[in-house]
Amino acid sequence: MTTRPFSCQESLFEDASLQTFELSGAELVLLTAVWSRVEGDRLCKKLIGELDWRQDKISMFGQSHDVPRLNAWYGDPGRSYSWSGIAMDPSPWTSTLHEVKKRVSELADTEFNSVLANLYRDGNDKVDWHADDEEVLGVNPVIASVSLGAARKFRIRRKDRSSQPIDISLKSGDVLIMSGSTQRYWEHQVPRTKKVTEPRVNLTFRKVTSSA
Ligand SMILES: O=C(O)CCC(=O)C(=O)O
Repeated sequence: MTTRPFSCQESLFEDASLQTFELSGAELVLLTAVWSRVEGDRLCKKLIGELDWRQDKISMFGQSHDVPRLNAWYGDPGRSYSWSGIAMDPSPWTSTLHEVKKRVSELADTEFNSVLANLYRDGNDKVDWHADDEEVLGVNPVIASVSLGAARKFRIRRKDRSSQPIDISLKSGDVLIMSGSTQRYWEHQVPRTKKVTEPRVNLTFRKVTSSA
């Protein structure tokens, strides 16, 4: 990758390493071990106990199904969010989430105002192909995704399928920053796997520009 959509402040993380991906139409930076594995696992447990997790349902072919993971939405007042017909009003920031947001906002040099939390209870939970391209996120959104707990495969592919999907292993304490036109041209998923039996918490920090 030759250009940077944000000024990632490398001095803010000493033990972490930075990896960029050369993808046409996508801007992807992986910061590994922003939190140590131990800290990441501790945060994972804390957030599982602390957040107001909900089981959403999605309607497909006239039938209602449980979304295959639990979710929670936290943010500044009024920053509501909707996806696939599911509307979420923000709960106020907890001190733990606020701390994580502060660190991630500094790294990505972006003032995030909300976070979608995903709880993958084990490898059976997943998120299907999608892009974070809702109108309320604005054009070319910067999204910072924090992984805590079990390592999971994050798969990304071009929407027009002009190249092979790419797999990135996201481990506890890693931060993946997506920006530029990533959400316009690419989509991502976290596939189901029998190999993972432990939970994973993912926090995707976003900047909602207007209410849904
Ligand atoms: O769990 C992840 O790493 C990805 C989550 C995700 O795609 C989303 O929240 O939109």
